[in-house]
Amino acid sequence: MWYFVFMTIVGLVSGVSITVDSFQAGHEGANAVDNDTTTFWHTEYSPSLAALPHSAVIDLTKSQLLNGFYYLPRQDGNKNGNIGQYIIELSLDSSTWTLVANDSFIDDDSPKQTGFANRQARYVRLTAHTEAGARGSWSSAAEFGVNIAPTSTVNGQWGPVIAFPIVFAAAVVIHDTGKIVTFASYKINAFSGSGNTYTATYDPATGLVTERNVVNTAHDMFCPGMSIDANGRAVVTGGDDASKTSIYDPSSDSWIIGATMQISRGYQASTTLSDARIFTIGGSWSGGRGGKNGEIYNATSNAWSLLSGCPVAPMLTNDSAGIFRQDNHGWLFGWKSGSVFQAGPSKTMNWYGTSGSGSQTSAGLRGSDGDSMNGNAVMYDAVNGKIFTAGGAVDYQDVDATSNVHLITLGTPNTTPTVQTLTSMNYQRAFANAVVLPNGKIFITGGQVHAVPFTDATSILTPELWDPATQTFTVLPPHTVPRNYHSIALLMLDGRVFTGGGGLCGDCPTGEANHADAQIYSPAYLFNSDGTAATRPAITSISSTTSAVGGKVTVVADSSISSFSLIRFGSATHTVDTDQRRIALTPTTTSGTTYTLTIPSDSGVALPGYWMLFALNSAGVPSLAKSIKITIS
Ligand SMILES: *[C@@H]1O[C@H](CO)[C@@H](O)[C@H](O)[C@H]1NC(C)=O
Ligand SMILES: *[C@@H]1O[C@H](CO)[C@@H](O)[C@H](O)[C@H]1NC(C)=O
Ligand SMILES: *[C@@H]1O[C@H](CO)[C@@H](O)[C@H](O)[C@H]1NC(C)=O
Ligand SMILES: *[C@@H]1O[C@H](CO)[C@@H](O)[C@H](O)[C@H]1NC(C)=O
Ligand SMILES: [Cu+2]
Repeated sequence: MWYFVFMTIVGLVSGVSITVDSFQAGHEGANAVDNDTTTFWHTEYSPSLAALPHSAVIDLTKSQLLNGFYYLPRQDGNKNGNIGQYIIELSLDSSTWTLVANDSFIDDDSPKQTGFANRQARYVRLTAHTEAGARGSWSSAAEFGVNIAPTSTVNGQWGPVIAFPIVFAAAVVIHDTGKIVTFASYKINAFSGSGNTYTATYDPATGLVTERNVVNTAHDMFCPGMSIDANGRAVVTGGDDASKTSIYDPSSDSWIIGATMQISRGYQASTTLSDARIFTIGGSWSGGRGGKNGEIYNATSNAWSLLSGCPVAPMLTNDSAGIFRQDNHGWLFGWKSGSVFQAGPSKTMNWYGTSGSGSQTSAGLRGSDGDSMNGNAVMYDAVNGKIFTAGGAVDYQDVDATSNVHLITLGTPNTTPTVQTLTSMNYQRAFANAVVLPNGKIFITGGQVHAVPFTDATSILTPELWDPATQTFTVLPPHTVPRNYHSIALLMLDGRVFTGGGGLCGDCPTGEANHADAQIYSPAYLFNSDGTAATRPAITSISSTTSAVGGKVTVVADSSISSFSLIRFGSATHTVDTDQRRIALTPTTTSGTTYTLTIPSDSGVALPGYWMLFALNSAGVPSLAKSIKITIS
């Protein structure tokens, strides 16, 4: 159990004790703090049945800085007593209690985590208000534990685990508000349905999560292609309902029905183009197998058209599962003159042209890299055409991932790019996520060594950070929950990274957990060396929040700024985020703390749509980002 490595599981061994309101003989409370997952606490059912609510108070023997609670349901295959709705309270003296969590656990036997803001406590009280399956008035637990908050911030710090009402497999970050809209499938924790999608929105301003079952587009959006269009709308295509398009419009906070695709798809990728259209290709996981050639969406006319000159064949991997997997999760990058660069996951790379009926040109091999399904590719320096690639595996599943890293430098469309093989990651990873930070470093998180969907075995809980200046990695503090298949990560407007989800396997067995939660990483740039919060520079005014490509934007800051960067709002599912990309900006003129920035003139570099504008001071501390809309003309 990986959890035990980083969760401090309190147990009798360390003198920790537990007091419960009720127990069945042989299933005393102590069984929940004995670090033995085969024994469990169970409230009394014979000779008399104890009524809900039930409570357990854990005494840690001394006050500690806590930020999470751990619950492992009974592991004997019986669900009776699985805790549903609960609250968690902390106390220094077992007399005055502070509520830190009020939520519910999903009715399965996977390990559960609840995070909360750092707080000193000696006593932890869990009160169970319901049984998760409403089978009876019992509570049970194989193990309880707490998470001791890390204190060092040298390499950044993880926040508490945030409970979600769904196991999300896709997410998009919304311009202006920075809200994160996540979505699962027709059920909150399982896929393969039709007609609706459970979504949940995290609002960083309040910390609240709001659930919404989207029914009006009649679209099970598991597992889709996704692109944020030129107006900041998330265009979600295919998946379980394989021909459909649903569009989330932040301006009205509503989902609207888009045109159906010409070809049904699931696990295709898509990318927004320099002319604001959206290109998609691949997707044999759903809607029939094979022939998933390119097509293109014009959001203005709401129409999909086939591109007969964009065959999928050149970009297939050689997956042993055949075409079902060979055309999945393309690494697509909208580039100059309406082109698309396909950097992977196949070992061969390609250019697709989208004018007229389309075109395809080989772009050679990604060095000696093999097929790298479920690896990552990030355009971290768009002005210079730099794409970082990492990890992935030759097959979709049941093989080891690589730790390979390559750097691709694009020139003009249809020319063969330069490829360099770089120092590998510290860990082999498939199903990881990679997020570019305002300073151009790339944060790689989650994934597993041996690629197997719906399992937490061989999880890598240790993220690493790639520095483009040194082309080397720094190992970062571990996160709490495994983030493998179906997990996501996105840059937030405040320069932190939101990670979460993983699973969506219904009532999956132990160790193949569903992760209905998220966790936010604060990079080292947000801290002073003594661990206190760094003072952030602020953008106090901006001449316009809309700019055409090639336009100038004047920014006033509250303090001296060393550099600026634009990062396009991201969308993530299945390791793919074709929306995120970064542009480093050097002010063209500076007067005091007033800076003039010039947006790149090529809309293949500065893709149309919404971008986060960060200002960084000489210590590398980023401001909160301002949303800027870049238009084609
Ligand atoms: C709990 O058990 C695991 C293995 O089952 C062991 O590695 C770990 O050290 C134990 N922890 C304590 C606190 O005894
Ligand atoms: C927990 O949340 C529920 C539902 O929102 C609410 O009814 C209940 O009062 C809350 N409990 C506490 C102790 O705040
Ligand atoms: C998209 O459709 C609109 C409306 O029909 C049209 O004016 C525009 O030229 C189209 N865009 C492209 C790039 O073809
Ligand atoms: C594809 O994989 C098979 C084994 O699954 C192998 O025999 C074949 O040579 C591979 N083809 C290419 C083009 O790599
Ligand atoms: Cu999937």
